[in-house]
Amino acid sequence: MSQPISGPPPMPVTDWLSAQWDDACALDPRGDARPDGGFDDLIAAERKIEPRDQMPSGYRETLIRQLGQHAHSEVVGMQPEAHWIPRAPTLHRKAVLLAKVQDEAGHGLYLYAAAETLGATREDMLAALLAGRQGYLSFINYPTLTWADTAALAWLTDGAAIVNQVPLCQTSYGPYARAMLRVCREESFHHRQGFDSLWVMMRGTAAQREMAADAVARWWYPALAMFGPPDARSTHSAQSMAWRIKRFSNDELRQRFVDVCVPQAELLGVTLPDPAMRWNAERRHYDFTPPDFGELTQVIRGHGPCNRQRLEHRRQVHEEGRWVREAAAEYARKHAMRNGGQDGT
Ligand code: BYC
Repeated sequence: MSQPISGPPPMPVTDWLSAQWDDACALDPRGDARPDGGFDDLIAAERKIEPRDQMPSGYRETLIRQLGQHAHSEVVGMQPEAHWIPRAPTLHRKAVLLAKVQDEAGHGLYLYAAAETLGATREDMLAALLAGRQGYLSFINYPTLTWADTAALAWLTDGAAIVNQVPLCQTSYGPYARAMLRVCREESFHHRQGFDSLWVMMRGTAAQREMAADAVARWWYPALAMFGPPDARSTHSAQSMAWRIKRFSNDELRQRFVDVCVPQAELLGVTLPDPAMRWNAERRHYDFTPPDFGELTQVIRGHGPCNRQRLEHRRQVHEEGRWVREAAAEYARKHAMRNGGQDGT
């Protein structure tokens, strides 16, 4: 007789996040007809801007900047967890972590491809990353010290990514919004496996509980900082919101993330490292201590604990992969010549 499947109970999510997701997945209720006007009319009518539409150069540049940073975050973001793949405690955990890290490579690919529809080239974006002209999210510059870090990182930073990215499924640029739908489905598996791994550790030995609690305490503030500087100091938010690239401000999303996390932490039995955190009945949100934005600025400027190591590793693997890129380009060239000969083109 089959055994009942046991495991952690479902994670509480807020109605807000579910509503955002339902809206993003809903078929376009306005049908196929698009307004006749130009860019501003499409934005006002909540229609997607597509690659062949006219768009202000600032809109294009903002998207290339954000898509580049987003894609690099996925690709460089493979490093903190990849370290633990050969060190996973069981075959099951190893397979799950391997799948998650491979998904991140795929997310990078969708996002580079979305940026390419705006005229950017992958070569230029990667060159900008390696030269330090384009960045990636700050949390990736923190170390994963123990196995529990893979769980805390997934629960917290993938959780933060979901809160940020579900609204991005409704961003105004069509290829970005469509890429995000798929990314979010996969992120929810990443988040869930982190929760599951923490759940098991929190119900294990005292040493496992201590390791899990320590990892959660170290990842809490890097996760909160993922949402960027406070609204008053965010350089791009106002324009990005007017163009409906961003749908919510940095502080709004940070607050939503805290509201999503607290009931999940209670279920797990972990303590979030913020003594000031409490429910505010008037605001109907949790009060919390914001991250240290001075530290965020330092990490963005390249002075985080692992910035140098992450970029150095990226440069090394980029160099090691050179022969693959050259072989693929040569194959494509020969293939095009052969086809060109056959078609007479
Ligand atoms: N870290 O005006 P602001 C993942 C920069 S990967 C570093 O508010 P904006 C995962 C910002 O770029 C998913 N830099 O900017 C992977 C800007 O600099 P520049 C990653 C930051 O663009 C593996 C400046 O500060 N998700 O989840 O309106 C394992 C001023 O900021 C950060 C995304 O990338 C930061 N935390 O808003 C596990 C989401 N914050 O360009 C998990 C897509 C700000 O002027 N990106 N900066 O030099 C976004 O949603 C937005 O770009 C941000 C910033 C909310 C991050």
